[in-house]
Amino acid sequence: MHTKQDWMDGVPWIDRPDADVDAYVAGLAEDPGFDLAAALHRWRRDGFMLFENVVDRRLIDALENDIDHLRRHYMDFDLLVETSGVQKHLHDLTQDELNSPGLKFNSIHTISRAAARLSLTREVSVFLSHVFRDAPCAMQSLTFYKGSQQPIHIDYPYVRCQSPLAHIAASWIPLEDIHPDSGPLAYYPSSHRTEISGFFDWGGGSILLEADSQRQPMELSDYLTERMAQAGIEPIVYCPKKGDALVWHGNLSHAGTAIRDHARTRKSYVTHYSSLQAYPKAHLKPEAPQAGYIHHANGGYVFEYSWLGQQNQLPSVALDSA
Ligand SMILES: O=C(O)CCC(=O)C(=O)O
Repeated sequence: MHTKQDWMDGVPWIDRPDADVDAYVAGLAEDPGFDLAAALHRWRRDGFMLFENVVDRRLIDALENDIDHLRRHYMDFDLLVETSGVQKHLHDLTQDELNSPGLKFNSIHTISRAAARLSLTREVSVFLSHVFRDAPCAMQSLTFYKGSQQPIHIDYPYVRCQSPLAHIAASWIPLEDIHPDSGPLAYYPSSHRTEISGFFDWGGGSILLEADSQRQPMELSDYLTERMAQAGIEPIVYCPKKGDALVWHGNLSHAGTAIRDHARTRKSYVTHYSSLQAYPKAHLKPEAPQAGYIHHANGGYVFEYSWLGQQNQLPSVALDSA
């Protein structure tokens, strides 16, 4: 069982009360190419960081092309997808399910080089390497076609294979300009601070959703809604342009807002990261990290999952030989 003490004992340096950001940045040999001190101060205060115009649009287009290919040749690929909250294998979907707006691809980076590269977008990966003082590693990814309309939540009760548990963060990369009526993401600034969030008890002091938890995800949402109201925190609705990226802390409250125009898409790509130290050992191939990775760039890794053999790859695999 994981308790709030486990979370507190394992927080990265940046979340510790005595973190000296300025001394840390002054001691760095390499210039990260952006104002790292300001970014780390902001992270401590607000629990998120926005980067504008940093994502390689060619990679976004390549991922779009991969997704299009995947939809047309879905029988040729093995990928987990989520439809109406249920996980399935892509090749088991009916045509209706394949076309359903709520369809979410899980960890497309295992078959899309474009996705793997997007997960390690320079600013995102470099920034997280300083947040963790360790290599950020993509643990899993989610690809959305429409707004999720997911109620307010935090990630770690659900994304929780890493150890220490608190070594978790996420990035959100729009695959198109996001329209306010498409059900954008919303996030709650500074809600990552444990004095604001507290710890939701799933039963018996556990801070994670387990198979035998006595509480439901909707109860976590109600709890967080109340905490936000108590702290007077209003959500920020995120309507980025293609090329932008948002990075958020694993304890930052966020939600998918209501879709006002159901004709609109809200194409987006989310990666959840741990530090290398915290990356689940059981997910690594024996030869990793020296080998056994799909992509290694900007101080970060996207590993092959230990349980997957050779996977049929989407067209952006050609990037490897470009
Ligand atoms: O993009 C969204 O609407 C929700 C994404 C999200 O909550 C997550 O990936 O943790």
